[in-house]
Amino acid sequence: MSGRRQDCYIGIGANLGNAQEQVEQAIARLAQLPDSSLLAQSSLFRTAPVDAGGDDYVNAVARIDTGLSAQALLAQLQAIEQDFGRERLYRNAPRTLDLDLLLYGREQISGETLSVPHPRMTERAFVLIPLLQIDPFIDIPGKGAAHSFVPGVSAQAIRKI
Ligand code: A4P
Ligand code: MG
Repeated sequence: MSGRRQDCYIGIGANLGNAQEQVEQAIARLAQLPDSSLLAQSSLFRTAPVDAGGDDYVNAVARIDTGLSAQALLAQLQAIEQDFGRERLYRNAPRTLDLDLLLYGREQISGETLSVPHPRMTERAFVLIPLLQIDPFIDIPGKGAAHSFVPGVSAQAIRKI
């Protein structure tokens, strides 16, 4: 069955190993997702860990167009994480690669394995700043204009690589 195509945003983060290279390779993998195309990618940013320990992160956001369902897309993202040797040691543990589904079109999904929009995205400079670089006027369904949340994260260190 082919559903309607969706415009999606994916948050990418890494803080173990060669984080910058892993983020770049992850974006290349997103470009190869089935029934999908990569529409845009943000710059890479170096960011201080938020609610987490370990080294600084490298973060970016990618925009894709996809015919995959939200669940199928999540499964693809998790398969890519596994290929990068992701180990889930504990919540917010340092990671070789984290791929979060931030936005799936304008859908609001609240399930056991998937919440979209990503519930913590408005509290995080490492998501908001790259997202706004791709689309300065983007709206987060159920929450409001992404730029309106920037003042709330101004204390979080982030710089373009
Ligand atoms: N899940 C539910 N909704 C989603 C979604 N929209 N996208 C479920 C992806 N996954 C979603 O995720 C745990 C479970 O969330 C998955 O099994 C999936 O079914 P995970 O990736 O295994 O674990 P995690 O990464 O430890 O949790 P999560 O929720 O991704 O953590 P956060 O809140 O995203 O925080 N600081 C900086 N500077 N940069 C970062 O990238 N990342 C985190 C992770 C913390 N601090 C950071 C960064
Ligand atoms: Mg995650």
